[in-house]
Amino acid sequence: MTPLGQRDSRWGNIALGFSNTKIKDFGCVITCIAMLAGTTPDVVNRELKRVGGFANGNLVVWSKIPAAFPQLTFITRSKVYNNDVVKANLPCLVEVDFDNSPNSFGNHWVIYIGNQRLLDPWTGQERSTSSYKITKGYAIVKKKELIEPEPAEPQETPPIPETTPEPIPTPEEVPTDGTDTESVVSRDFVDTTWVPADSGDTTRGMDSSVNPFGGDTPTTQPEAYQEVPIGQLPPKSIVPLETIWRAIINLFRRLLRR
Ligand SMILES: [Ca+2]
Repeated sequence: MTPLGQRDSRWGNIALGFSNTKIKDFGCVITCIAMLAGTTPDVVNRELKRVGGFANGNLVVWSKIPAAFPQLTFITRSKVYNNDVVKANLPCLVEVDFDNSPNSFGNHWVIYIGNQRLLDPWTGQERSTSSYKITKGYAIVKKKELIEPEPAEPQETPPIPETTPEPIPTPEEVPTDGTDTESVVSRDFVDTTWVPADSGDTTRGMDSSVNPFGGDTPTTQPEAYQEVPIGQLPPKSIVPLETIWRAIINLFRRLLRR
């Protein structure tokens, strides 16, 4: 909160409310409101006039404050000081005796801010609460707290469908009596009966049932598949160099003849 002084030249000589009195002389309340609202006394003066916030010319109507400043809420005004209530509602407007004399009139308003400190619109400064010995009452004008967003409605857990899940399709079962395995393993692979093919039958190709060697299983592999020891590779067929030269010479001779 920024301390403000009612006697500031920027607004001190402005008429308070609808009266002939000046803000500098009687504008302690609107200066306190200005500090709470974060504005200046001339704005408070103008806004309270706009909403009918003055009675008898220059008396602030507490209940009209929120109409002028929606960020403020008027709670109560007591003409008896209660320190516990004030401490529980800081910053709080406190009504004090201006000249510290109970025998003379002179009410004044300040803002208690805690730690025995107050903001005095008369001086425009922060001071000790002991600056004014006599307290006469208080007014609670609260700054509205930042409205917290409404807690979101708890999301209802989506109901679990009671329908039975679709059964996982299983491979089509083949009725069996427990001994028949034909549907699983082809009989061709389980039949251990060796069926010798007719001699000369070639239509079955390399059917394993046919012995391609006609009963005489060779003991040695064909030569082409024989392994050759490393280092003894068969010599490659090389065209003799002499033959190449002769061919070249013959070619030149033919060309020269033309
Ligand atoms: Ca007095």
